[in-house]
Amino acid sequence: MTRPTRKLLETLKGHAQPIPPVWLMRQAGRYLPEYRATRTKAGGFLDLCYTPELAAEVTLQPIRRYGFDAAILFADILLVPDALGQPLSFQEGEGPKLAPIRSEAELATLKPEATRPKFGRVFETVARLRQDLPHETTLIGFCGAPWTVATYMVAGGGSSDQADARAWAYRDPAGFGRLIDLLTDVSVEYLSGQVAAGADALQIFDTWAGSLPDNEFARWVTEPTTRMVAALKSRHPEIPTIAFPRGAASQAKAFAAATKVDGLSCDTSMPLPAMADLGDTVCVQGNLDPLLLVAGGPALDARVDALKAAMAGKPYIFNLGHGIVPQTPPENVARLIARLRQTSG
Ligand code: 1CP
Repeated sequence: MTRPTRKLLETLKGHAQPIPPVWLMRQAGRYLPEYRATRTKAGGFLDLCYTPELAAEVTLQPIRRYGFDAAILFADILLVPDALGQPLSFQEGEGPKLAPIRSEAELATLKPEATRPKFGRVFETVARLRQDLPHETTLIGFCGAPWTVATYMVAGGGSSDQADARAWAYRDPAGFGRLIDLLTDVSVEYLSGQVAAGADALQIFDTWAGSLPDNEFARWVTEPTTRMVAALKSRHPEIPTIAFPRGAASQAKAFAAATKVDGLSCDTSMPLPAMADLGDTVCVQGNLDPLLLVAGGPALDARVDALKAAMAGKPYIFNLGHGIVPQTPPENVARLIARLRQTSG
């Protein structure tokens, strides 16, 4: 008996689909009442990430509701510094907090050999998910790109301009480079472990790629991602990788060619003709404005139609240009899916 094809994986191999496969960044999260209930049950956000039964449950919630073509592992990019021994906390309404790392001495406190217990819990979530998900639903594993994770590690949390990491990179490129190299190696192990546990595809989130000028972008974004993709391809030739270099629309084509990623996730600023052009060389994902999903109505329908038309005949995965925001009405997500999957009009 032949099993149904996994539409999203076919698309990542370069095969265009009449109706594009769809998933949404942050598809599990606070806009869903069932997520809020599970999160309350877990206690803290990190408890939710590190409890396989609950992390798997919140990953499955949007699949049950909407039948997305992919599920994304529920975790966070900051679990990597946490597992390395840079303690992480999430204060309600305040975002992440970490003890900043800004020197070689602080860098030496990170322990790549000590990540296994925490990563192991994430791998257990992946294994559960691959068992529980329908065969045709692709399971996406992920991590943050070294540059973006470093911006949080150096600032000690979120920052609007990533100034601390940018300043360290200018002042002491060799020292900062050691942090990037460490993150590159650990991230490859982490993603490789997710594949061994059952992930079908991988996404590398580089949320702050756009804060660097072109020469620094080449060094801290393109180069480490290229190394990661090459290492992952040599270990797992069948597993496709998607990169999300947010804020770097003008460099997207060169980045995709250099890194050899299978998919490029575009942020909201990427013009549709540029996305269509990119679709001639790589599978493209994106880039609906998450605020349109808050607004809903005919404006949402019109943009869904425009994206579908612009990307017709190209390998294309429908997604947002950034994550779902908490004030999104769940019924607007249902509207989007229905609109995208209708066969005429
Ligand atoms: O429940 C809550 O209150 C916590 C909110 C939340 C959620 C739902 C955080 C804290 N992380 C997550 C899950 C998460 N994070 C996923 C799960 C899978 C899914 O998409 O459904 C993923 C892929 C991430 C990735 C992530 N975390 C990124 C990259 C993507 C992006 O959104 O740009 C980043 C930058 C983070 C850091 C982070 N984690 C959480 C917050 C609030 C932040 C941003 C902090 C900041 O910059 O100020």
